[in-house]
Amino acid sequence: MEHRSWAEPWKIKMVEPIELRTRDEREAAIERAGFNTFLLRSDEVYIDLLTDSGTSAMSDRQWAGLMLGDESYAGSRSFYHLVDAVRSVYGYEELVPTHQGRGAEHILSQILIRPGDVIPGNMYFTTTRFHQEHAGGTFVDVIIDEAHDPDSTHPFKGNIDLDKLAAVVDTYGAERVPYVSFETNVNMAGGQPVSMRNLADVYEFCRRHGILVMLDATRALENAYFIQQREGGYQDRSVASILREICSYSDGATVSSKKDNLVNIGGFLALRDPELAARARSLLVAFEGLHTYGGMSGRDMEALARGIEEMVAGDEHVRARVGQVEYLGNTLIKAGIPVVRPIGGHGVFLDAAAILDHLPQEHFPAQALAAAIYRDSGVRGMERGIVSAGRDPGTGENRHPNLELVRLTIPRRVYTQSHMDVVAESVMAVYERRHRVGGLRFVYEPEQLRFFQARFEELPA
Ligand code: PM9
Repeated sequence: MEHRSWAEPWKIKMVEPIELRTRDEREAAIERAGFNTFLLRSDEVYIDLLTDSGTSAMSDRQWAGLMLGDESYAGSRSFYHLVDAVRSVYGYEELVPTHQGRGAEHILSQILIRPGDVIPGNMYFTTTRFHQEHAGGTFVDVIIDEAHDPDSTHPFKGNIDLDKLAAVVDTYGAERVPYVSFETNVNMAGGQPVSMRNLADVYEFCRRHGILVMLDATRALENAYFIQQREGGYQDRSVASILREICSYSDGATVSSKKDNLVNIGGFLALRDPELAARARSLLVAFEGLHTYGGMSGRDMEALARGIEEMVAGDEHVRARVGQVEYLGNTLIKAGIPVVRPIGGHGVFLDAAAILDHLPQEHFPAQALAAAIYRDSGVRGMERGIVSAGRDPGTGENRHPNLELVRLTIPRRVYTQSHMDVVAESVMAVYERRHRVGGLRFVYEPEQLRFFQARFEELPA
């Protein structure tokens, strides 16, 4: 068939007004927020690209599901609908529902990690690593080198380097490695996928060594789409069947349902082993809620079950979702703005180190760039660099990630192509006068996950 553009497989039924504040109001807001976009009030934001987490627009079918949610404390009908959806779409038998992704990470880390253990993974994620360290483990990054290079166009920058993984197992012994933490469509690398070949190879390696493979399948749908587009032999397969195959190379998964699954709250831990699931459930009742709701209301679970079914109902949903992200990314690339390539699945990642090359990493270029874009246009992005990386718990020193990025994250089914044009114009305007953007320093640095609540002030010029 001749080439046709993607278009969203839906039309808009309800709208929520947004408003652009004046420049003076934006200046006051970002100062009040301590130059941290997390501390802005949403009313102060025009186009909100802070995160794709919990910001999706639900469908009419999901909203209808809210009315049908079964709020029984135990054995809710909506829970069993969710179990069926996870079994048929992801292929895991055992479902442990949680209030969101980090709830699942907490339970998984507590049941599998003993103090002194080592957890290899393909680049850290903030909350995932926090829970691994909180359980007494140490995370070791075994992602391929290309992932740390914003300019590498490797099609699967999320892949695990098997030599690095083997070296970890050699050094510490398989008995100290409870599982490999394998993220699909790696967030901190720029939304970069893992290939099916790599998933299969890692699983086979781990089986030989008696090590479990636990996916972070939060954005596995987007990963499945990239496999369909980029990996030989998958062009004619549905995204749904590719997603099932991805999960087949694992023993379980944690999922933040606030992303791919098209709901505003929710998550789960899914497992194959009933004995492991029983251990998870016994902790669940202490930390999250009963094993048939785990922190979600009946209506949340009903909307989630429907969101899971909907995301794979056809390939057009994910094609349009990633298509919109690529539209923004390609517009910026054409304008010569340094961004992480290839364009990722859930957002466009600006290379703040290259854009603000007059600032050392200690002056927080990505934090400063996110604040400058907000000032320019009311567009809210997020720092993903040295502030997010935090301090090494052993030495107390700042970690220095190679990637110093601002993430412009696209919520699902929320904004139009015109919004993307406005965002691109703002990034270009800030880029034009980039040398006028100064650095920042901490005035308040929280001990854990500091990027959420830290406050900064501008360094004197
Ligand atoms: N991700 C994001 O904006 C929300 C909070 S952190 C800024 O990208 C992965 C790959 C995630 C993720 C959250 C979680 C935690 C786990 N894995 O936020 O607890 O991207 O539902 O999930 C965010 P919850």
